[in-house]
Amino acid sequence: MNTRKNHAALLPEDKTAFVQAVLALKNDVDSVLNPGKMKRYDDFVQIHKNAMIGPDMFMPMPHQGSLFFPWHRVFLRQFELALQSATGNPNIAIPYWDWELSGKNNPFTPDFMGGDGDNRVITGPFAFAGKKFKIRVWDGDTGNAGLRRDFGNDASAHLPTPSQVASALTKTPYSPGPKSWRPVCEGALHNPVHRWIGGNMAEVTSPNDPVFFLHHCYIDRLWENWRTQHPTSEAYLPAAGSPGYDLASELVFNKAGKPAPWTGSWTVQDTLNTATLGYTYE
Ligand SMILES: [Cu+2]
Repeated sequence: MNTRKNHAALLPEDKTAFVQAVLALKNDVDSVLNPGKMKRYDDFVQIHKNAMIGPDMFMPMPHQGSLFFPWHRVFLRQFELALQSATGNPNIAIPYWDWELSGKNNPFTPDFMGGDGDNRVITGPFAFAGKKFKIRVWDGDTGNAGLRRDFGNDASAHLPTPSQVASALTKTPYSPGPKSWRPVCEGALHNPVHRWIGGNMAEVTSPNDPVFFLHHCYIDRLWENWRTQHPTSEAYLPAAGSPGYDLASELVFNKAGKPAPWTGSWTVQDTLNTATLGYTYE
């Protein structure tokens, strides 16, 4: 069982191990989707892109709908398992970032996620000059080979405050309707963080930035928190009668006829218990 923690609670050696695992997946493990042309890390970027645009786009869409939480839960767990197999370390777990920037809560440090960008990120382990973090999947044509960030440049973006998070957690039911949990969490908490970080994070190829996984880890944890806070609400809706979207529906990670990124399959129901998937939150 893996335990996911706030990155601020990690020991320096745990941060280093996580960064080294990301770099191993980025440089040392061949791609399954496009072997010889990409690396395994890039497969996760490609899958997320295929979930939104392009000739390999698959349906149903795991954004702006109920599947948002279950689909990303499997996506993150597969990334976590890939980090473990890239390093032979079964204790690697994705840390989460709660969108705080003060003191040790700031993940954008030279020993961890690196800092803001100046066309390209210039500090930390993913800086372009370090030659260890080459971008290989773009939204459109071949783009910038360096990781890009642009903190706070989008005037419509912000990092949600603890009170905004607490307010979102009061929303029920899971769905539907604009004031229910899923749309509020995805639209009012999750989306503005992508835009606030900017650069690659503001695009459909957002997993290009490793902070994607820390951000979505917190989103995943919030779904757990919400479920615990509302024991009489269904953890997921629609429960039935909506093929592709209800509890019995199998989550999709590749277009029919295209290679699957990994073995195994999960229904929405299979994602409701994190321990069954092999992890818990501290
Ligand atoms: Cu996201």
